[in-house]
Amino acid sequence: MKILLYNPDNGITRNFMPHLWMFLLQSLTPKEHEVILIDGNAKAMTRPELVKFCKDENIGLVGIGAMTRMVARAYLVADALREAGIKVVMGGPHVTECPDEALGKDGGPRHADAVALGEADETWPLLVQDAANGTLKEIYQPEIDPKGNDKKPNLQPYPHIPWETLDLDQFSLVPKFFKPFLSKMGEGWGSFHVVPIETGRGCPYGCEFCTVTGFFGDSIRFRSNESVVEELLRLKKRAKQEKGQMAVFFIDDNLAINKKRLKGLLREIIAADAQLPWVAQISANLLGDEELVDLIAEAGGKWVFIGMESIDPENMASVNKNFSKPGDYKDVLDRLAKRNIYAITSFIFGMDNDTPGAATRTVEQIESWAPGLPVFGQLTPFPATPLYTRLEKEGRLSRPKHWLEFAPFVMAHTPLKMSIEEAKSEVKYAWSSSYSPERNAQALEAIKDQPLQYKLSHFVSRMFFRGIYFPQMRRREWLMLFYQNRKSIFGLVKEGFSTWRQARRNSKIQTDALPTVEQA
Ligand code: B12
Ligand code: SF4
Repeated sequence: MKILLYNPDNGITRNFMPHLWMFLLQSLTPKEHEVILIDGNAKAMTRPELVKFCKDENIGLVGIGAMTRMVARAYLVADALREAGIKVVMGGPHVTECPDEALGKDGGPRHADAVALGEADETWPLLVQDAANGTLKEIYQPEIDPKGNDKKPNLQPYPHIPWETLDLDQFSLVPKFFKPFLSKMGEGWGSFHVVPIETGRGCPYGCEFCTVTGFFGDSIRFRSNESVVEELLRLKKRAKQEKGQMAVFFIDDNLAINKKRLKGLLREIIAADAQLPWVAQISANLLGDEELVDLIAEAGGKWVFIGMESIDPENMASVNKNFSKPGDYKDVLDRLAKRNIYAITSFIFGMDNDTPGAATRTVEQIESWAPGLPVFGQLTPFPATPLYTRLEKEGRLSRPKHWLEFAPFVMAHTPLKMSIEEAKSEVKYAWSSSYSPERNAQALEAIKDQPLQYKLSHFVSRMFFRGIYFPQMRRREWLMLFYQNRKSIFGLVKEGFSTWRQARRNSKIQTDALPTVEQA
């Protein structure tokens, strides 16, 4: 049987990274079946095109994964495929949290023939066999342990994802046109992939708005260090072979949740010379350890994503995230910046103690810290989270099924001390001021003594990150962006040119100084 695994586009950004679930399920598929992967963010297809593709390829089963945010789009795709007589199974966080919705058991239309609930590593092979035999069931669910919880895969051994041979073309961030030219630059920039790797699953913290503790559980399971290092080495080899660049996103929810384990892993990465540039999510409370931060830098860590949420401790307490202390944020960022590691800092507006002006106060604080990449959103009640349950009980959900009428950056409940409209304006203010051409220039100024490569990487990241909020999918939008930031771009180009000239001069002096054969 031919299987298509499909990820719907998010409608806003071109994904910078493929989704791990697709590669994982592909690796776990019994070998007699063929699996094709399409990510709608990387390879845009209309629904009729997708249906035609499935018909032409004789696809027997389509697996669709979706976060809550994309689920309405996922349902539309699923509906079109099912109308054409193609079997659809859905999985991932949203359908796990709302299985009745996908199966049409909540009074709404049915979108999927089957759903895979929770972690599907062990149920997927069974589901595929059933589909091939024409005996697909409605619900696939992990075995239940004596305490009534899902039995979780222990990640040892971990499936082999053959990164070295997979077709990653649709996920390269380098436009095809530039490939021949860029592959000759330095160590080669003919392709640039960001690859997701997990080293563990689970998070014990249970923040009120988060689905992770409910979905993956509060006990953490780790892969062996050996299997992570081996995967990194294969990726590194591939980058070298195709004269391209490979970066890694360690998608663990909190890479440092067990500091001793992480230090061990980082030491093994260093010892095996398996470093690739990487980004990971780590909470601020775990970044006070100088030895750990040294190891992160030495093992290739370049960016750390920190869920800072709010600069107001009362807000942190209201969402059960007291372990993260706003008073520590500055020191944490300085500690990272000292090693040329920069932070992607995430903030939420519309929390219960937020009043109008929260964004101004937050941005002022951020600007007093080492420059990073701040991202802003609004408090969102995802289904099956403690936050959703609390707001439902308090009668505060204004759009209880907000995912079916998705509206970017619009709250689905009424905050206590501001209106939904005000919260929307706060988010807009935070994005506009944090990514204005003036702010971009100030951020570069703050790291002016760092080597050019850091400034370039910071600036390019800024250009992309603003795309999370501001539409910039079209060429015109990019040209406008370049124009607005022309001073910073000109400064970087000028510095790049003089660095290059200086490097040439130095190498000429060295060559001239070498004794000729006759002199020798
Ligand atoms: C990496 C990541 C991202 C990446 C993007 C995804 C990518 N390219 O990988 C980035 C950083 C861009 C991102 C962004 C966002 N993310 Co995110 N992200 C994650 C993260 C940390 C890891 C995802 C992952 O790969 N997990 C590991 C794999 C193995 O798990 P999995 O995807 O769940 O897949 C397993 C099962 O679910 C199942 N499965 C999944 N799909 C399918 C499909 C089929 C057919 C089947 C059978 C099974 C199946 O099988 C897999 C193996 O067991 C998760 C948290 C987490 N730990 O999962 C949050 C998470 C998915 N993100 C979340 C959110 C909310 C967001 C944002 C909306 C945040 C924001 N406020 O902006 C944005 C929106 C993104 C967008 N615009 O597209 C939520 C989603 C909650 C929900 N109910 O939807 C999560 C769960 C985190 C949380 N705090 O609750 N994210
Ligand atoms: S927000 Fe982060 S720390 Fe909090 S429960 Fe979710 S994954 Fe864990």
